[in-house]
Formats: sequence, structure tokens, C-alpha cells
Amino acid sequence: MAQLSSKSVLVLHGPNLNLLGLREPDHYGSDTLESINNQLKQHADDAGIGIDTFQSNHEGELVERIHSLARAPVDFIIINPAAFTHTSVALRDALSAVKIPFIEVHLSNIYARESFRHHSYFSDLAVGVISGLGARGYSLALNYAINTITRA
Ligand code: CA2
Repeated sequence: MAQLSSKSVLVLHGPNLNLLGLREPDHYGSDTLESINNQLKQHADDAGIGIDTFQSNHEGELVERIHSLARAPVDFIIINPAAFTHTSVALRDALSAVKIPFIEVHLSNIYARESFRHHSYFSDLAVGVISGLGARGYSLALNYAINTITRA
């Protein structure tokens, strides 16, 4: 189905997630980032909403992509900040500034891993957090986003 509504979602992926499916399947599963993005695009297309995906290994590029939403806004963000989850005040501030609701997604259960992964700079700003459900976490987040923005 083509995009029916003017609503759209941005999916942001942080550093090293371009390696998904290629290394460390025990932690992060065997789906590649491309296959995850394709599934999300199909899901959004079926719902008639727009979607864009963006991955970067560079904090500044992710900040700039969020800033670009001032010119071309979206209705909802799904973000896996990856390692920046635990380090990036800059990304937190960018998300806070654009005031677009977002869900934080993690493939692994960050609370079942090393203690340095237990703190997130994003969770208190997020609408919700999905952690530990693998690639399905992105689909669940998109489902929530679609339900929310198509009712608004
Ligand atoms: O569980 C998640 O989704 C994480 O955000 C993934 C990050 C990690 O730093 C967070 O604590 C939790 C790491 C992403 C690295 O992705 C890789 C994928 C394949 C091979 C190597 C790294």
C-alpha cells in the first residue's frame, strides 16, 4: 500500500548496529540491519505511513539527523542509541530539543548485562523502553507508534 497518511516515523540506529547479523548473534540475533529495516518498511507501508531509517557510527551525524527534523518533522522516533545509550548527553539533548515522542529499543536486555549498560541517558525522556526482545522490539515499537500517530 502506498503512503496514505501524512504521518511518518524515523528509525535511528546507533554505532556498530551495521554489524548486526554478521557478528555476535548470541547477543544481538542473526537478522541483519537491512532485513530489520526492510521488515519495518513493509510494516509501515502496510499501515500507509511513511518511514525513514538511518544508522551512523558517529554521534554528530545522529545529532544532525535529529536536528534536520526541525525542517522535515516526523511524528514519532524509534531509536536504538546502542553504546551511546550509556554515554551521550549530546544525543539526549538533541532528542529533548525536537520534542518528538520516541521509544528506546534495545535488542538485548541491558539490565541482564554489565552494570555500565544499566544506565540510559534516554529512558526518562522516552515514551517507553523495549529491551531484550531482539528484532521484534522494533516491530512492537512501530506498532505502538502507528497506533498512536494514526489516532492523533
Ligand atoms: O542491546 C542493544 O540493542 C544495545 O543497544 C546494543 C549496543 C550496546 O552497546 C547496548 O548496551 C545495548 C551494541 C550494538 C553493537 O552491535 C553489534 C552488532 C553485531 C556485532 C557487534 C556489535
